[in-house]
Amino acid sequence: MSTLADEPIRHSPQSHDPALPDPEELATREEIETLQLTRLQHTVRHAYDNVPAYRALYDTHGVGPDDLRSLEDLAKFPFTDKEFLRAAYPFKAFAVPMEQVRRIHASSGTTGRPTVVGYTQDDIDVWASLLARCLRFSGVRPGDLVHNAYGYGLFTGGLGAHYGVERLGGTVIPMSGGQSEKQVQLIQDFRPRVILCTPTYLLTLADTFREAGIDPRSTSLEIAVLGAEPWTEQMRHEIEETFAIRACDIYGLSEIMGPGVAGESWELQDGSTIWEDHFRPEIIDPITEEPLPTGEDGELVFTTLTKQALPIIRYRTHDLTRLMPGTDRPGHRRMARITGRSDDMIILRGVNLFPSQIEEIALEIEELSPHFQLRLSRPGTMDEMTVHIERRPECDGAAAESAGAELARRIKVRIGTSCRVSVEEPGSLARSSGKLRRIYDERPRQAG
Ligand code: DLL
Repeated sequence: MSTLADEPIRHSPQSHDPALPDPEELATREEIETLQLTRLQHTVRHAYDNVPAYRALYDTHGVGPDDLRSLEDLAKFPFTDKEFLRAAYPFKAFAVPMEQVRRIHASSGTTGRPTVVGYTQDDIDVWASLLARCLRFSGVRPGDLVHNAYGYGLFTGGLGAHYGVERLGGTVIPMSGGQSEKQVQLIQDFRPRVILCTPTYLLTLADTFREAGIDPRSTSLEIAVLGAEPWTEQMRHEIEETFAIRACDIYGLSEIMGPGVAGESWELQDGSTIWEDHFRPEIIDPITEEPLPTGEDGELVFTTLTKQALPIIRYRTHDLTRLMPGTDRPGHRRMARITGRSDDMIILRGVNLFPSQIEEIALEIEELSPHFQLRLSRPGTMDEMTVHIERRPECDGAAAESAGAELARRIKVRIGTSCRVSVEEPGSLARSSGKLRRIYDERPRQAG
């Protein structure tokens, strides 16, 4: 079995000073595309030679590594998805012998088997250097104290971010998620400059600070690097105001690596830059599966360019967004905020909607808080949606009721569907300790 580890290219620039941008980060678009083609050819060959499932898939489609002569040729290759990885459970998608696999993570998968991902030492090094790149890009500096409240364990968030902080030369506090009172105490005592967690968990912490009689704006925190779930510009504003901090996005998914596939500039805050020296993104029409040009909305598809243990080719993420040209790092394109996942799309009496649209509208209304849930039911023959949303503590009963009516009105006008809005008491809805569940589908299952 040949492995990428035998190849002369080592992908992780370990000798590089992590406080400064590395040469690939600063590469031009042309240089990136040249690099992408070489790495892509290498990856497809590696997958074909070492993973029987890829070989079978490509043989069935009549394509092979020799068909990849330009980046456009990638479109000839079939997509992969979660099912492809599940069928390979647990380790059959690995392209290196088990002795070379240093670490395993797995997706939280709510149903069925988890999706298992593996890393060689080189994969872990690349991951750490990309995380360090993201953190630096988002304003974190060597020497910073970083409170890491992403979950540790099989989830990639905690350990992924942890190694990135260390690589950058920061000091990591490996707090993990949950135990909010303890988090608040440690933030007060250790005085970190940076916090890493999901956006909704940071809101949970804001409540815990207030319960402890501490103004969240008075903490030592200056920067939050937030991701692992969809969040809107309105939510960014809410978080920045609540804590008097700067909040940047970080994106990733376990199958492709974990956090750090894309990260956001602290100065520009203009969407996450995808690190295209390691990942080739595409946007496709989720129905026709045709690739769409940069700028059009569709489903994000990724191909890994340097992964050794688990090369992933044309993976359908189900994340809906669009690509935008690079700004601060012109060689690398950016992604717009994720509107949602196609599997989180609610179809309500023929209208498609995402929780992020409700978040955006709700946060425009002063009396309403960012704490909401969507409950779907079918009392008769028609589907109904109720938005349960907490009022702000400072807003009284009558004002809260009319704010609820205003939310229903704006949803009708902007999204085109009627729904009920139930304004709830502050603190009454479930809080996040990581990825927050927004949708509760209580409709009876269709027979057959
Ligand atoms: O959530 C990796 C991660 C950890 C990213 C920490 C950022 C920070 P998974 O559990 O495999 O991995 O979930 C991946 O989460 O396909 C998106 O739907 C969603 N997601 C991740 N980051 C963002 C983000 C991690 N910044 C899935 N914005 C992805 C919106 C995000 N959605």
